[in-house]
Amino acid sequence: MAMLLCRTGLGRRPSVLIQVAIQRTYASKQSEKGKAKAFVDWRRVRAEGGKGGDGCSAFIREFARPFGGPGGGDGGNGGNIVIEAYKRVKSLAKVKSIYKAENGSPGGNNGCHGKNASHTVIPVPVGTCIKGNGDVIIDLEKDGDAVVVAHGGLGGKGNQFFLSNEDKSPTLATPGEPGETCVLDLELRTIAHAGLVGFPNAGKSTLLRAISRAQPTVAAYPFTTLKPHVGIIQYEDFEQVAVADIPGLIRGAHLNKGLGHSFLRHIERCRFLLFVVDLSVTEPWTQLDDLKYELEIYQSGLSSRPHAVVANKTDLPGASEKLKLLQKHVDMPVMPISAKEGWDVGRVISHIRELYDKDMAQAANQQGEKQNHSQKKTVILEW
Ligand SMILES: Nc1nc2c(ncn2[C@@H]2O[C@H](COP(=O)(O)OP(=O)(O)O)[C@@H](O)[C@H]2O)c(=O)[nH]1
Ligand SMILES: [Mg+2]
Repeated sequence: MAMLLCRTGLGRRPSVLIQVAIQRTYASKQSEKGKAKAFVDWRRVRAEGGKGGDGCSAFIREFARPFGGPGGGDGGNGGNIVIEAYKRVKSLAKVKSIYKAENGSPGGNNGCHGKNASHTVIPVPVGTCIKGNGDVIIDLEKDGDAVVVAHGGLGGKGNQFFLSNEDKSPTLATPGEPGETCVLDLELRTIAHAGLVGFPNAGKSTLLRAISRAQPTVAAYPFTTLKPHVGIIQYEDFEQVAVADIPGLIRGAHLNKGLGHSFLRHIERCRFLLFVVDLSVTEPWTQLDDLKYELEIYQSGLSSRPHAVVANKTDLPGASEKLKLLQKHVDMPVMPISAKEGWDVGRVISHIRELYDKDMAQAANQQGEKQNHSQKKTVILEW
């Protein structure tokens, strides 16, 4: 900016043109800020424990102590890498790809030991599954569960350590050990309570925009949304329910067509599903059958997860006749909505709450005993 002012020679006050430029930059920054951020549910992390500090080789030389003996202190231990589950963390978006813990400080003369390095903690959401070489190592199920994934190296010994009757002036000091290194996959067990499942263009992203503050891209061509987006519905009693827009499901997805298995994997990680059917196609009920078929082939039992059916685009001409036919073909209630116009979207919100309450009650029954004896677990891995 300063360069621009100098070149135009306008002194302190920017001209109208420059002011417009300033406003444009500001506007573009704002729109950048408002851009939708995709939900991150998988990360590969390389964790390196800190190196131990080197031991010191030194001799004490003080007033009236000309031969004070060995005085090299030990090095401090390197820091560990710890993965800890926090309730407040919602996704793996802030997890970096490489973590390197601090190194221990080296020992000093006059018997000074080096400082132990502090540990590096990677905060992850509750329900994160840690895998190494494809095998599950541990599930962090509760708030505060932690696991040490890479130990820091031990500090080296100073020459003071080697003092013995046989050797009164040892010069040997050992270097600090290197820390452990590992590559881990972090994966979220559950990405959302409710998953919006439907073929491309059914209106999933539009519906998610209508019921939450999430901003997935909406357009009239398939594969507009390439990553799952999660929106939160906040109810009057402050209960929050997460809803995921899961894109990329097409006929043949179980054969890894389209965006394939990686997207079916997302569906697997929702507690209950909302099938979004497009009323603008000729036979909307075939969509529902195909969706269920794809899910069932991918993983048996997935299609029978608690679910509801939403018929979208009721604002289009001829939608009411198709809706009647759809209701005849489907043996469960269908919620007709227009996500674009916001018609009957409130019904979807209350139905999601019903499904959520049922799911919570069921989960509490199943895990009642387990939760009574729940304790924070801290695990140290052996590599
Ligand atoms: N007429 C109408 N169009 C809709 C409705 N919902 C979505 N659309 C349109 O359908 C197209 C695909 O929507 P989108 O939300 O991107 O579908 P997605 O691929 O399932 O996420 C967009 O052009 C939307 O404007 C609706 O209720 N009525
Ligand atoms: Mg979409």
